[in-house]
Amino acid sequence: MNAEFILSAAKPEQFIKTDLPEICFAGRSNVGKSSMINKILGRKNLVKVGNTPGKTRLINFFNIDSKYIFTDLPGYGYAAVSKAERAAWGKLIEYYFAYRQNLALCVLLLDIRRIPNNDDMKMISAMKSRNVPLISVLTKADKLSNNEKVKQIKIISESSGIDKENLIVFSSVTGQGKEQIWQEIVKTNLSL
Ligand SMILES: Nc1nc2c(ncn2[C@@H]2O[C@H](COP(=O)(O)OP(=O)(O)OP(=O)(O)O)[C@@H](O)[C@H]2O)c(=O)[nH]1
Ligand SMILES: [Mg+2]
Repeated sequence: MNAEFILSAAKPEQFIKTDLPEICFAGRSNVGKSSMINKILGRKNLVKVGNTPGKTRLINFFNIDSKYIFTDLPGYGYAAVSKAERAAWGKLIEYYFAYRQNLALCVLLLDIRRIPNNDDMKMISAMKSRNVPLISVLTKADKLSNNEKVKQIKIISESSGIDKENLIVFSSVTGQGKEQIWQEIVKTNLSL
């Protein structure tokens, strides 16, 4: 599979023009978005993985085999960000969800060890209000035992209102969940 970085956009005018189905990856800062994109593409360093949270401040566009566009959205909820930066982030994301015509699938990442917070819930409703298919992926599953995983899936499902069956358990260390994510991505080529 050929995957290429296209550009980083700080403003809507910089968003690429394309008719390809677009898949966006969204979630809290440090939840594992960049790691997931690398893992499902089988690439080590296509996307920079941050030691410092909040590393991805721009919307990064990738061309996947000239079949899909992937976008790595900047993570939300990073505390050490100025008010002005947060406002700029909010505007960029708002614009992205409101006007991105070719958006075919949103992948929302949630840390399997944490209860979804207010920002996560806002993200879910922003995606739902656009009627774009949404899948929720629980990241860093390798950090929990099987028992703990079952417990967390239940807690996250109850607190977010997302059915357990619709939560994909994922790890960018083991690759667990990779095929399930691809199944959802492949469907988008049929729907646009
Ligand atoms: N054990 C484990 N660590 C992970 C996993 N996914 C990500 N990490 C680690 O979590 C940290 C953050 O990962 P990123 O992929 O940079 O997270 P991000 O969501 O892109 O972060 P921002 O760009 O800051 O929003 C890194 O140290 C990763 O190595 C996972 O599935 N398992
Ligand atoms: Mg990132």
